[in-house]
Amino acid sequence: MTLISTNTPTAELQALDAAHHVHPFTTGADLAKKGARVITRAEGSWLTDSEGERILDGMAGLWCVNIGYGRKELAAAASRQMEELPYYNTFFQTTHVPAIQLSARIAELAPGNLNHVFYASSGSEANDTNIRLVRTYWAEKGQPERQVIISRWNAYHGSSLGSMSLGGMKGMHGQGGVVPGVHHIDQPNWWAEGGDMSPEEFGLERARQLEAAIEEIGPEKVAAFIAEPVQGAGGVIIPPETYWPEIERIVKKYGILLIADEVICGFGRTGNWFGSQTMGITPDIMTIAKGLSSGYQPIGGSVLSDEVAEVISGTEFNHGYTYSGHPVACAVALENLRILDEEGIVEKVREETGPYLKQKFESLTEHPLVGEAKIVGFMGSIALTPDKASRAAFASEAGTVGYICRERCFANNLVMRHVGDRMIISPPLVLTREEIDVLIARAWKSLDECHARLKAEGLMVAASRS
Ligand code: PXG
Repeated sequence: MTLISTNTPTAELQALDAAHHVHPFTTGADLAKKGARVITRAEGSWLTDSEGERILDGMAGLWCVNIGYGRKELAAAASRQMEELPYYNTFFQTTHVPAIQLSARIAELAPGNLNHVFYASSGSEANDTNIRLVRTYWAEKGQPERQVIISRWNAYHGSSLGSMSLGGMKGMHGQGGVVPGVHHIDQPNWWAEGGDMSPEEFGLERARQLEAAIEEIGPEKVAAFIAEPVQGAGGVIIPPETYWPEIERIVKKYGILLIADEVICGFGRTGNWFGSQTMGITPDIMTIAKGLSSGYQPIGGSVLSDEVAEVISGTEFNHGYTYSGHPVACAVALENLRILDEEGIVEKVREETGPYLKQKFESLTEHPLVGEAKIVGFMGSIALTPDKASRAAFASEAGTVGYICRERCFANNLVMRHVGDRMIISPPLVLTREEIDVLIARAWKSLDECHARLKAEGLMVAASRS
């Protein structure tokens, strides 16, 4: 075996990586072309790579490092728990202190009557749980024909077969197929799909697709509607204000369960503990992961209302993962929640740094490439366009321009992702005002460089409107 360390030359690390490591969402051709960037350390909101470059992490890892990197308290919590009880399961009527304590704490933080947690190690697993859970719920209520879960195109709910089927990413559905019983309606993305409607009209139109779908499928067959309060991986799509109230009306009218996928929105991202609070909705189930432990340990779960938990407890739910409620992950999550709370990080996002970031981020619309800039709390996106007035897409294949922009960000030591031709940010919630200024300056510079390249290559061309 080749022994390596963070001091091994980058090219050697990259070659060994490309030889043996299969990466998610990465093509072999891209890896062969220039290798993967090797991240060696991180502190606060800053990453260091194997070349010694310092990179501002505008994505908090994958939307998850809410309290920032390098918090020794979490390492200490993990170490303490590993020494005391490194593992025990929560199956067959056993439990342990970290799982008890974390469940009670989540019940305190979660809105309304969401008081019960079923654990998983990721958002994907938690959403797989939700599929089985809502179907079991209806079977227990004597309505086993309620099987269909309605979701949205361009939603992201995970990568496992079940959660990916809930998601609405066509490129994922095409690889390996989907599970039956999921129906997709259109997303509330006004910029790209709103046509001549006002955002308010469009929000209603998209919400009412839920009612039409329920009627078409047959209300007696529909189990649940699942949605992210704000779509994340789909490009940070903040719905028009009319959308969520109308969805709630429809869900209540037909008595179907509402699952809010809070994997990204939860734990402060939108300026409240949960995105459901920001959007004013009352779900029956919330999916949680990511910010629950700030990514320091893999942990996720489904938070259930009193009513859902009571119905499920009427049977033995034959479901669970070896690591459901893993004691080390629970101990680390608890410490993370303590820091988020005691350091007032969620309030800061709502009242101080969030409004500051919003003001700076929205100023990006003054850039010639930027059509709209939308942000809630610490998750935001900008739409790149060759023509702001008509909200035109580029004539080039979707994502071409976004990719060029992302490459410029990368070169300027800013992690800012692209989704198609939208650029997105989701920085650590501890980002300071000074760091916000750096983020905006680097984004602006990258946009300038991208714009220059588009002009030079004749890519500032609008697609014809279909
Ligand atoms: N729900 C939502 C809303 C998510 O964003 C999941 C579920 C699945 O969680 P796990 O822990 O199984 O990954 C997610 C994950 C991206 C990106 O590039 C987004 C996610 C994961 C990886 C990449 O935007 N979201």
